[in-house]
Amino acid sequence: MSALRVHIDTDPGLDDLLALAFALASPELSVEGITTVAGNASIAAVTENALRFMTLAGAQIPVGAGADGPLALTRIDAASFHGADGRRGVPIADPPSRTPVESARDVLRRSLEARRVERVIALGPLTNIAARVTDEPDLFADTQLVWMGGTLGRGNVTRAAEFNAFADPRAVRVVLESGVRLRVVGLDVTARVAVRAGHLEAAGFAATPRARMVDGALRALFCAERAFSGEPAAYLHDPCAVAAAFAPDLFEFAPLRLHACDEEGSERGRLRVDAAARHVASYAVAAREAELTALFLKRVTEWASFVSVAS
Ligand SMILES: [Ca+2]
Repeated sequence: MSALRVHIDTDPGLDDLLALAFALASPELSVEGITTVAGNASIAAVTENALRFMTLAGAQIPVGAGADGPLALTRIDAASFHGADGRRGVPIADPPSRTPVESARDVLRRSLEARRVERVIALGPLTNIAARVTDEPDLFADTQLVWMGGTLGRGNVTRAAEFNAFADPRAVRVVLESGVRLRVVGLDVTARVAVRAGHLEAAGFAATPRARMVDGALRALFCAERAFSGEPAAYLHDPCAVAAAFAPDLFEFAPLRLHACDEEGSERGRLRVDAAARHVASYAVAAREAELTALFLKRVTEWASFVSVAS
């Protein structure tokens, strides 16, 4: 079985870092390119985190820096949750030396055109993707977009909106209206897939730089979530989208026509089912939660046990 070629667009972000580790740890995937987008933190912070991660992973994957804010509406970030540095000080690796990086536009285009990726996994606001879809829609003809974002239930920024959808709802609307093949893994399922303290004790991470990052990110998420909702748990929002790319059987999807509210106000970023929408998205409505957590932990534990070159 040949590995599925994927591109990852991301705003690391603690759960993004865990999703990157999960992707690189999964032999079913071949990560051909990575692009960053402002979301959890500034574009400078999330790009540095992506580069630090690549150093830690010892991976030679092109990284492109993307949008520093949404296509429309006011800018937000998640510094109160992920920290201004996007990782609550979790040690990853020495500051990257390979700056300046390429543009997200070039790296994403190369992934789609020359590397012919079969999935684009989007883990943040859809700003970079929407820009490419608008300028070069044919680029996406042979790929499926798998996006962690949105909710049809309760939001985590407002009552109605999930963070990635709220951060750039215009981009969500552009993507929904573009006809790109789309799989959405939203809060409806990701808010039920978590690592808890008991898992962490059982995992028994080795004393390696990679393990320090994985363990540190999980514990930082415990702290952030405890302050946010009172519950010490690390929700695997972004890792779920990675799993949905290569193990869709762990989810149940429904074909839905969706609309995103792209105006300021209480409805900003809200997804709703809209029979008038032109295109159908594949929307995750259920997941095998315990199996997802177990798969994630198994993979990242193995990945973390390697003593990498960088520290
Ligand atoms: Ca993210």
